Amino acid sequence: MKLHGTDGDLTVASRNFPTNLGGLCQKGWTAAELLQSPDRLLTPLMRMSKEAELRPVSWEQALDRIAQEIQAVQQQFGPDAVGVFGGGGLTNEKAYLLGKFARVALRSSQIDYNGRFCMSSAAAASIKALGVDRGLPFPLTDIRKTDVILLIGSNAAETMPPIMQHFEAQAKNGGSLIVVDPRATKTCEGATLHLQITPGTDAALANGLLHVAIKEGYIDSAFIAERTSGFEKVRHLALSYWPDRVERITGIPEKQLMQAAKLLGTAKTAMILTARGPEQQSNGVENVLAFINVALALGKVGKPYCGYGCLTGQGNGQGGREHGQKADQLPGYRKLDNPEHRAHIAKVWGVDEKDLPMPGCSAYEMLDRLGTNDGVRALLVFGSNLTVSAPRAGHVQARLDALDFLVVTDFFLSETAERADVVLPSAQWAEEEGTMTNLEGRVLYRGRATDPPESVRTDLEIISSLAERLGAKSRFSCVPREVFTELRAATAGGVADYAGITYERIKNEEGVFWPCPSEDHPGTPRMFQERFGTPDGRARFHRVEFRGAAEQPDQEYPLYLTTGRVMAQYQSGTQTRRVAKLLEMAPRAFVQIHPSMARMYGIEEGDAVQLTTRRGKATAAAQLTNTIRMDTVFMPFHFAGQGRANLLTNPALDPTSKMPEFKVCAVRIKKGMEC
Ligand SMILES: Nc1nc2c(c(=O)[nH]1)N[C@H]1C(S)=C(S)[C@@H](COP(=O)(O)OP(=O)(O)OC[C@H]3O[C@@H](n4cnc5c(=O)[nH]c(N)nc54)[C@H](O)[C@@H]3O)O[C@H]1N2
Ligand SMILES: Nc1nc2c(c(=O)[nH]1)N[C@H]1C(S)=C(S)[C@@H](COP(=O)(O)OP(=O)(O)OC[C@H]3O[C@@H](n4cnc5c(=O)[nH]c(N)nc54)[C@H](O)[C@@H]3O)O[C@H]1N2
Ligand SMILES: [Mo]
Repeated sequence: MKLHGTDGDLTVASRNFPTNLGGLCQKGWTAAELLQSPDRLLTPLMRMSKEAELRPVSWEQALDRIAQEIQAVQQQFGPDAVGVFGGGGLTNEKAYLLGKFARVALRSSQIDYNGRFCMSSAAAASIKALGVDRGLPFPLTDIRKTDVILLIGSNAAETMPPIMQHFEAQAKNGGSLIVVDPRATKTCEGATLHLQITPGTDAALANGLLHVAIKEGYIDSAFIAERTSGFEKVRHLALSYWPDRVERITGIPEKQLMQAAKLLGTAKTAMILTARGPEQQSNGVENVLAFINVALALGKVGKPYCGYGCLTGQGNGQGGREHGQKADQLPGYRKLDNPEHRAHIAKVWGVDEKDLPMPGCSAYEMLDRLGTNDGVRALLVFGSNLTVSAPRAGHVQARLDALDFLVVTDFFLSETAERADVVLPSAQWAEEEGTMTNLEGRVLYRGRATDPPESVRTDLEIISSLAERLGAKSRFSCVPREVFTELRAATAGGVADYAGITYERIKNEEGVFWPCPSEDHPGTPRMFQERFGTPDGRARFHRVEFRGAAEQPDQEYPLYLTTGRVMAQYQSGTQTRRVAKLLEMAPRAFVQIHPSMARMYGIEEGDAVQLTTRRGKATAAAQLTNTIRMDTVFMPFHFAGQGRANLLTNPALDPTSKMPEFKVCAVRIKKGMEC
């Protein structure tokens, strides 16, 4: 593909790399178009008062105003009245510098990011059970060689198309694939077995699988004794999840449960993989823990071609959560409430440990209180379009509007940027170098292919000039390579140790897997082969009682609503709704309804359907399909306006990960007005 850069024409070509084997999805192939988009922000915008319009201003004016407003708000309300919201799309260098900016330049505890809405439940569960959170503790290519895969709540065929090559190779090698999803998605097409689960009942299914495994003698007692702790209490609990009880809860026929347990239980090697389906629930952490219990009991972890893994979200979903833009975290997966960790980072940053704030609150908790007396009153957003993607978006939008001051840094005037007091135009992926860490824990280098437009700056430049204006007592380089060198020192000795990783090594070695403590260390493609990351080296079972979603259908709201993605749109749609080819493939919001259910409501294909939940109303076009459960409707969340799915979603949070329940709430539908 040709791409016209300011440096002249460039060609985007595929490269044979083990992760994607040269494959890119449609969004990847068309991403270069956005570099030249007529909609692109090319100058800072600012409004002088809340009533005024956004108008072009110089960088000096914009940055001076931001620094002044931050200082004014902090003087009146204290350091925590200024907050930062980051994104898992940012490079490691940006995520690192943003975390440092919040703690050192703003001295605020209030920073979190959209990864909280993404993989936080799986991350928390992995740490609890295995001691480390790395999406996959093995290379993706291992998938090809495993006998059985249990894939829970992932529509990889649409959300990670390049990964399907590995699933297809696994099938060709005689392997089986079990997919757990309330919908018969494209991903189910090649599956051996599809378990069409009732939304929000994943923990009951996992406990049911464990029950059958125990009864049928599939469990690996030697592995349990040698490498795990806590099985007895879990065994006891699992015994009460009889298959007929599990069928009543999950809607999965007893026979299919037995079949799935047999496939897994008799396999030589197996993998259990989760994605947002079971994770984006108010019991997301427990759901994942319950599936990890199954993997441990079968002895299918910490051995070749076996393991539990979480399929990533955004481009830097993994690295984005390792370097300090999460409320409780410092670089290298260090913790803000650990005195030794604080001391290490304070030394790298050249500040006094006592000056580092303590952990702040999670994404939705921060958003929920914006503009209030004990909340954030000035917010800086880098890489998220919250008015479309946050749960209970009508409320979040009102909270954003209640802020004293909102700054958004983006390539386009997103629905969130539209509401900002200052909008800063930033450089896109091809215009700056940096590193990203993929779901395998493989640190990748992304080179700079062209210059950004003249009046556009990089996120690093923006953060660095703001830090300078705020008189920060540490260095804030805007050169990616320098930031990475500092990041290496900051992560040294941490769980996600990048100390031995250099740009040159990444380029020469097809990426480097962390932990990599020194330059002569080969990196760590496979984890947990000898011991787990817990203090005693043993993996931990967790007792998970099925509790169900926070909101259940009732007479008033009789159906389940679940939300997710389609192939041709990306996230809040800021980028993909601007690519003609993608918009043609997925032009508007829709709601999938089973034909029998649609008939009961007199709804036909393409009709406008009004959806109502306890949070709000939305309207979308009916898409009749018998691939969805009768009791469930599905809406993608990529669209703005009246088709905004998040006007409906429930912000019930998981108590540990603080993940909102995007995947389950109760809804009422009716045939609506035109949409
Ligand atoms: N095309 C495209 N690709 C993307 C993205 C995108 O926006 N568009 N976003 C990227 C990001 S950030 C992420 S996080 C990933 C997400 O990737 P996925 O997790 O694959 O995507 P989702 O569509 O959110 O959810 C997956 C499936 O969960 C199912 N599900 C719903 N409720 C439940 C439930 O209660 N239990 C179970 N077991 N399953 C349930 C849905 O029907 C859906 O098919 O995709 C990444 N890739
Ligand atoms: N109902 C429902 N809601 C969901 C989900 C769901 O499944 N259902 N999934 C959740 C998940 S998993 C996620 S990850 C979130 C994602 O939702 P968002 O956090 O809104 O993510 P994006 O749409 O990617 O928004 C990124 C914004 O930042 C800009 N941007 C991209 N890269 C950069 C960069 O490098 N620098 C700067 N300055 N800007 C950048 C883009 O143009 C875009 O406007 O949505 C969550 N919301
Ligand atoms: Mo995500």
